[in-house]
Amino acid sequence: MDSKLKPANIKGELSAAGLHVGVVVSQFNNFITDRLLAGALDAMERAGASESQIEIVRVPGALELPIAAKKMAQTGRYDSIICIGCVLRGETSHYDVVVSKTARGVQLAQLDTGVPLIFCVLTCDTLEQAINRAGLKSGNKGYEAGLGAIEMGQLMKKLAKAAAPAVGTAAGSRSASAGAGTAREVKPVEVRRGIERRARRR
Ligand code: INI
Repeated sequence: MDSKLKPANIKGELSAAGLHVGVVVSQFNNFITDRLLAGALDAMERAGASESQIEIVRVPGALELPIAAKKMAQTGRYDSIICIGCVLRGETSHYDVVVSKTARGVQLAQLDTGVPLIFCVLTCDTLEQAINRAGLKSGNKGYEAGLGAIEMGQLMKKLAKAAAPAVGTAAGSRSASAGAGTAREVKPVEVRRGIERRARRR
């Protein structure tokens, strides 16, 4: 049976309005990564972004994506960051190491900084597969990443607003009475002194 509940849905709009997006691009396999970048820029342009809202940083290879993305995220300048790379099994004896370190590094950086890092690293067996995913048969994964960056950037803004207590709510009035929007932290020693004062009054 279908539920009658209609809970609120929170989703980021596909509009670049008010967003600042970073893109970090690996130069290794740049024949592919340049196409992924073009796809990402196309998506953001269609979402209404202008050049001034986008910054591109280049790194040598996929393994350098996480540190550059983390450094960019820590500046606080970006609502989301796209990480673009391409690792080919045929060309790389240490393929699994490069792929797993890159994916893990990007994920850790995203969770450490709280800035959405869109993972746009192709991991393919052959160059042909990569070509297909960078603009031919299977579409362009960079385009998907561009849309992902816009949607996540807007979603983060909404969630940040949702987390701030609204005026008129119980949480809002509690924090308002505590001062500048955040509840004052009560230290254990203050609690103890309060108990002692009350005990003396009795
Ligand atoms: N970097 C890639 O982005 N893709 C690859 O396929 C690749 N291969 O084949 O090794 C690759 N290696 C370079 C690596 O990412 C670092 O840049 C390098 O090891 C220096 O730290």
